[in-house]
Amino acid sequence: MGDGSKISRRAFGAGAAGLAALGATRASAKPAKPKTIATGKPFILTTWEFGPGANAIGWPMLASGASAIDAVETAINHVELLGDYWVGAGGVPNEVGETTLDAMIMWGPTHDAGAVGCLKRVKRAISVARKVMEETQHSLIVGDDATRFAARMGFTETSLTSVVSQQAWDKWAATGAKTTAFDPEPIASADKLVGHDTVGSIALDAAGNLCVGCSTNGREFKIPGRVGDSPIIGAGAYCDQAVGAAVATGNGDVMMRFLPTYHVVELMRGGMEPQAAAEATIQRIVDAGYQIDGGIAVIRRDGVHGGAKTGWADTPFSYSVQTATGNVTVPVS
Ligand code: SD4
Repeated sequence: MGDGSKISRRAFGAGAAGLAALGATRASAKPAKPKTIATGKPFILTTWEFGPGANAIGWPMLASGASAIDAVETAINHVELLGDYWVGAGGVPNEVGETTLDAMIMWGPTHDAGAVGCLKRVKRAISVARKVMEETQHSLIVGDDATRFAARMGFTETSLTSVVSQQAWDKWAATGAKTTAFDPEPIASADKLVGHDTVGSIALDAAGNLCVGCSTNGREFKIPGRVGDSPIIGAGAYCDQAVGAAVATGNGDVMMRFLPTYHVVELMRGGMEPQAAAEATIQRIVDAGYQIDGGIAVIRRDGVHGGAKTGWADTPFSYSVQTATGNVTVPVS
C-alpha cells in the first residue's frame, strides 16, 4: 500500500529537447488551467458481495482523511487476498490450469491510470497497476513482462494456484471439456459462461479526489494470454474527476467492445441521472444483440449512484456504498 503522496507520474516530455521536438505550436501552447473542484463528502462504493467487507476497510481510511487512491487500493487488496475463487490468487484457472490476473487503477485529479493484464505469479494485481501508474509513463503492462515489472518494483513472485483452483481445473480437464472461447459469439443464443467475476471500487476522499480500481482473475478456462475488460481504461473502469466514476463486471470479452464505463460517465456529463445513464449503457449492449451476463455500477461525484445489468437471472448482482451515514447494499435488478 502506498502513502497517497506519490500520485503523479513523472512529468512527460520534460526538457527543452522534448519541446523542440514537438515544434513551435505545441511548445508555445498554454498549459491547461487546472479545474477547481469542490471538496466532496467522502464515499466508497464496491461491487458484488465483497462490498460491505471491502467498504469496511476503505471507509475508515477515508473518514480519517486518507487519499481515495489508498482507500481503493486497500479495499481491493483485501478482496484479492480473501482467497475467493472469483477474484485474485487461487481462483479461476485458464485452459492450462494457471491463474492470471487483470487489474486497473485510475486517479481523477490527473486522469492518470495504470493497469496490468494477464499478470502471472504476483498476488496484489491492483498494487502492481498502481506502480505502473505512479512509476512509469506507461498505462498497461502485460503477461510475463508484467511479472518482471512487478519484481522490479519489489513484489514477491509466488504461485497463484490453490487447492481449489487446482481441483477445479483437474475436474474440468478430466471431463475432456474444451474452453468455450472458440464458441460462436453470444448473439443468437445466450452466453454459457458461468465462471467469472470482478471486484470494483470507487472512492471520493475528503479533499475531493476521485479514484476507481478493479481486479479480477478473468473467466474460467480462458485461452492463455487472454486479457479481459478490467485493465482496459473506459471498459472495466473509468473516472472523470469532474463527473464521477463507474466499474463494470460480466463478460468482458463482449463488454469491452462498448467501453461501458466511459460511456456511462459521458452520459452523466451530459446531464443524465446515474441510474438512467447506467440503464442506457447496458441497453446499448443488449440492443446490439448480445445475450451476456454483465453489469455496471456508477456514482456521480455528489454521491448519487445507480446500477444496471443484463442476464444474471439467478445471480444477485449488487453494489454497496458507504458514507458517513453507514453502508447500504443496493441489489441491481
Ligand atoms: C472479465 N469482466 O475478465 C471480467 C470478469 C467479470 O463478472 O467481471 N465477471 O471478463
